Amino acid sequence: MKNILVIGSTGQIGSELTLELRKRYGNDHVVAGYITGSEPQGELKNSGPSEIADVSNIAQLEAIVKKYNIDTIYNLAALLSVVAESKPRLAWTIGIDGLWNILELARQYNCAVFTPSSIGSFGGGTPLVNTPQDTIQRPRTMYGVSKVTTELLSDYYHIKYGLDTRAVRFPGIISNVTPPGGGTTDYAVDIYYSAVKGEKFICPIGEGTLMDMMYMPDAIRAAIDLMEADPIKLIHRNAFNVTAMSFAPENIYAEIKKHIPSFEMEYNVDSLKQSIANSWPDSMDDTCAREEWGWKPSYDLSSMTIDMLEKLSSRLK
Ligand code: AKB
Repeated sequence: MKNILVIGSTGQIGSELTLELRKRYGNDHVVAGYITGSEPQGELKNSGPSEIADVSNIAQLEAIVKKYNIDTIYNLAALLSVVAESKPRLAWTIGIDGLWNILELARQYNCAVFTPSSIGSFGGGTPLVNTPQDTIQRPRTMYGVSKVTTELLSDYYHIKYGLDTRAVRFPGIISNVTPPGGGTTDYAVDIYYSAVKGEKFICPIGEGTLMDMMYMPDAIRAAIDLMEADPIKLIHRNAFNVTAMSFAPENIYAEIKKHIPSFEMEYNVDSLKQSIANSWPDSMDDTCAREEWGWKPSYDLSSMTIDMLEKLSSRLK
């Protein structure tokens, strides 16, 4: 039986991933790690153990690993792309200094480690259409710089110390539960909230801007399936391209309008978000993930939209 620590369990991905891991491995086997000020609430709090797990405090992390006999760490501590641009030092401290602590601990206690990368690891010379698994990664944002470093550091610990490190490059993640905060792809979540509330959506990303996206249930499955994959079959490790759909604002708007014909959207482009989006892939090639560990998404834009609108409508109305 696995004993898992989720660091960043109250964030957008962590809150849903922790509950799914508890379903699969047992409530008592999955510790929800959080930082002061973002304590677990509701089901997350009541369904299993939780502990303060600050990535900058290696002694605190070590105490948790020992107390629960942890063998697997999902490390979701990170600032998203737009926030990272305004707090580059903090982005580095959490993303890289924090990762260093986790990898050192994992080496000592023989834990497997999942630390997601992102489409943000591309930019500056990357081919943006059908972006290959192995290609140029010279991003010019602090988010991107920290994500490429995450990939390299995780590979380094695997090659040098044999540590079981694995990762995916997540696209924009869309969820009807915990909202994201400070990302470039957040518009693709916010648009559903506006639609359900009957408000006009002001889109910060320009017409024609394609980006890869994924519905949360697929993102959770990608993380868990990769950590469950047979290591013999993994040629790559840090990190696999994974995608489920690629769309521009006008495509998601048109899809929502099929269900809510009165919905309106207008553009008011945010220059920082737009420049970040322009440097990211239009669409990624995720063949390696499909071949090496059987990645296959379940949701496309149409099925995701039906589910998002249903879930948000029943919650917000
Ligand atoms: C962001 O927009 O910063 C994230 C990402 C794609 O990594 N959602």
